[in-house]
This record gives sequence, structure tokens and C-alpha cells, in this order.
Amino acid sequence: MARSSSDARSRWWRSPATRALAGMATVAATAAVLVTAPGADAAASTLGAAAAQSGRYFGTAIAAGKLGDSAYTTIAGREFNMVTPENEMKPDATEPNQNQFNFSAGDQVYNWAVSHGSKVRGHTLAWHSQQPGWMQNMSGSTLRNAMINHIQKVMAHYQGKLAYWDVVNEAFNEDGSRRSSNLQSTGNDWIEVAFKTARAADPSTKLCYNDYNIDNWNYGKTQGVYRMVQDFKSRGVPIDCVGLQAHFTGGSSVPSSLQTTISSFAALGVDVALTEVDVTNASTSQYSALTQACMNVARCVGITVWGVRDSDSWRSSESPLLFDGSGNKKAAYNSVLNVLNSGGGTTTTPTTPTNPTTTPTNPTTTPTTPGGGSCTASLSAGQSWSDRYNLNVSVSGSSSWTVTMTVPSPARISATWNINATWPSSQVLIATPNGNGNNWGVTIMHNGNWNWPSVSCSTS
Ligand code: 9MR
Repeated sequence: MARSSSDARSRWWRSPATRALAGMATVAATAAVLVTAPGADAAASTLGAAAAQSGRYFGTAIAAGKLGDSAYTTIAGREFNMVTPENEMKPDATEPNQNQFNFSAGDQVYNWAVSHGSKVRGHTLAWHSQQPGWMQNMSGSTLRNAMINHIQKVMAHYQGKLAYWDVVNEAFNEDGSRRSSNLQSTGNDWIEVAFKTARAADPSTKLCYNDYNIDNWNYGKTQGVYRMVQDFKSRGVPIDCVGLQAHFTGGSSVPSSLQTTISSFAALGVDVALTEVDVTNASTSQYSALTQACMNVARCVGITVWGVRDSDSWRSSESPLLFDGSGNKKAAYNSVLNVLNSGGGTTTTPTTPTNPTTTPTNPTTTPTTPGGGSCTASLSAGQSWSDRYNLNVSVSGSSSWTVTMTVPSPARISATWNINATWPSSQVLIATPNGNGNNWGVTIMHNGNWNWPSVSCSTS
């Protein structure tokens, strides 16, 4: 699919100078000890199998137009267990004329992927770029309604089939402000409307925000996206994941803060993935570093490279992928495979001796039963850091519940996921279902008190 080189997408990589560090933001250090689990002796021989050892995936972008190339499909089918359609599920492909949908190319990629044992990541529903002509000329409530209809119809077609959907793509400027676009002009709430529409359309798929140049923690754009995700979490706007595109090409390279960025987003209660990886000249040290950064964070769920062979890359002149044009494995392939194999089971654990799992005060409660029903909220330990810990909450007995959680002072609740949340105070959280099941969670800043919160559950 030929694309104009003058669109906004192509501007960012021509200007490495714009990548200079912007407004340093402070962040609490997430001191952690690395623990490597046994199993490195049973090294896997493909990227997907090696990543699967630690419950992760290793994916690639796939182009429908190349599925007739057996050299391409042989490598892709062997090595990868997640597929992102490179262009086939974008708005210009799926809705070429208003309210007339075309899923033929998207289905081709989807069917190829699942028939090769791979999952699929949908890309993308709402974006300033690659809009069909009819949408480019729209504005205001007409565009807002067209966006909602597009999300509903495309997600309905793939209902229950996709592991992740990039609901919104590339909506921020380099300084962390919102990118101007026809979508942004419909009102600042367009992103949360897109996510709410997406959750209602297919509650089974994880909903992601995806962007480039959000890999460096000390960068304005990263901070802008972080604040949005934090805000969505605090207000119960449904968001499940953040994709760092991780294009380390066009003058960019892997920042030393990448792991901090990944763990900081993860601490908000979202999955994190590297979604469009490529590296100038496939530097082995940079490929190792980005792979290790993901392996070191429990909630970094996978890595996707943006194409199979160098000749398949949108930046083929930089030879940025793991296979050369003839399909041979490059040195970077081996460096990634080694990290995936040696890092299998690597996780972050807290440095503090007062691990919250040892001091639960109230792991489960059997609650009151107004309304004739009953429910139980059970707590289990999630990831923890020096300053905070996650709790997973599972509610049983009813699908219509209200859980009240009270944390012991001076601890406070800093984030939640997968619930509608109201906050009478920073110590008290009232949680109700957000339409996505009964498992949810919280991040608690312990402030020296590791005792778990008390919870009560009532039906309504
Ligand atoms: O790789 C894609 C290329 O084939 C298209 O021409 C281009 C059009 O915008 O999009 C490329 O993929 C982009 C992805 O969808 C979003 N992040 C940046 C990627 C590289 O431009």
C-alpha cells in the first residue's frame, strides 16, 4: 500500500533533534532484585517458543500481500506466536466507504495467523493517519459518530477473536500535549469515548493505547501518555494495555530508561508490550537490551517486531529486523533468542523484607447480603515494588456487586484496573463491575504499612 511520505507519521523520524530529552519528571525508584528461574537448560529454538517459557509472546507484523511468498510464511509461521496486521485492519482498509466495511484483507491475515497457532493483535481503530478519504473530510459530531460506528462495527466483526486491539494510535505530540487532528477537534474526550465504545463492543479483548517515542521515561511525550493512563485508571475509563512502538530507527536508539518506562506503566495496572520494534542495523546490544527490559517486568507481556525480513521493513534501508533479505537469521536474532531463553521466569521482586504476602490482615471477607444475594471478595498478592504493591481481587457469588476497600493509614490507593471506581478518600475505594468480569485489582502505596486492606462485598 503506497503511502505519502508527507503525512504526520513520517515527520517524526526525520527529526532526531526533536527527541532531545524534555522536562525531566521524577519517579520513585522501583528497586528490584532479579530472580532467574531454572529452565535455561531447556533452551527453545524459536522466538515464540522461547518467549512462551515466561508466558510472553513474540510477534511480527504481517502483510496480507506477502502471504503468497513461501520464504516469508515459512519464517513467520515457525518463529512467531502473535501477529499484527501491518495495514489491513486500519480504518482506510476496513471502512473504505462510509458504513461499507471490507474485512477481506484483515480476515486473510487473521486466518493465516490462527491457522499457524498465532494470536492476533488488532491495529488500529482510531488514528489521525490512514483514515479513508470520506473520514478525512469530516469534523465535529459527524466525525465523532462515525468514529463510534467504526469501532462498533469493526470490533463486532472480530468479536471474541483478538487478544488485543490498539484502540487509539499516536494521539500525542512530542511535548506530551495532544496532537491536533480532526479527531482531537471533536473534543478532548474523544480518546475515552473510543475506549468506552470499544469495551462495550467487545469485552473479551484487551484495549490498548499505542504510540511511538514513549520509550524514554524522561521525555515529555512519555509523561503525557502516562498521565492520561493514570487519569483513565483513576476514573475507571477502560484501558488494559499500553503499546510502546519502540521504533529505534531513523536516528533513535534504545534509551537506558526503557525498563523504568515499562515498569512505571505496568504499575498503573496495565499490560505493556513493545509493539513495532525495529533497530537501525539490528544492533545486537540494543536488541538484547530491549528484550531484557521487557523480560525484567512481569507485566511486559510480549514483543512484536515490525516485519519479518529486512526487505519487508517500512525502513528496509536501515536493515532493522531479525532476518536478512534472504531469510537468514541475523546476529540480532541470536541475541534476542538468548535473552528470551536465559530470562525465562525472570521477574521483579521487592527488596524490602516486609513482603505484603506475609502480613495479610484480611485476605477475604464474607460480606453483608442486602438485596437477598451474597458475594465474596478475595485478595491475592500481585507484583510489588519497594514503595507499592498490587493486589488482585476476585469477586464471587454475584455479578452485580459493590466492593468497599479500606486501606490502613498511611497507605493509600494509587490506581485500579478493571472496575468502575469511586474514591470517597485516598484510603477508601468503592468498586463496581465495569462489564469486564469479576477480576480486578489495585495498586497500593504502602507508605510503611504493608498490612492489606479490609474489604466488604455487597450485592445490589
Ligand atoms: O508499516 C506500515 C506501512 O506499510 C504503512 O505504509 C504506514 C502508513 O502509515 O504504516 C506503517 O505502520 C505504522 C504503524 O501502523 C503505526 N506506527 C508507525 C508504523 C510505521 O510507519
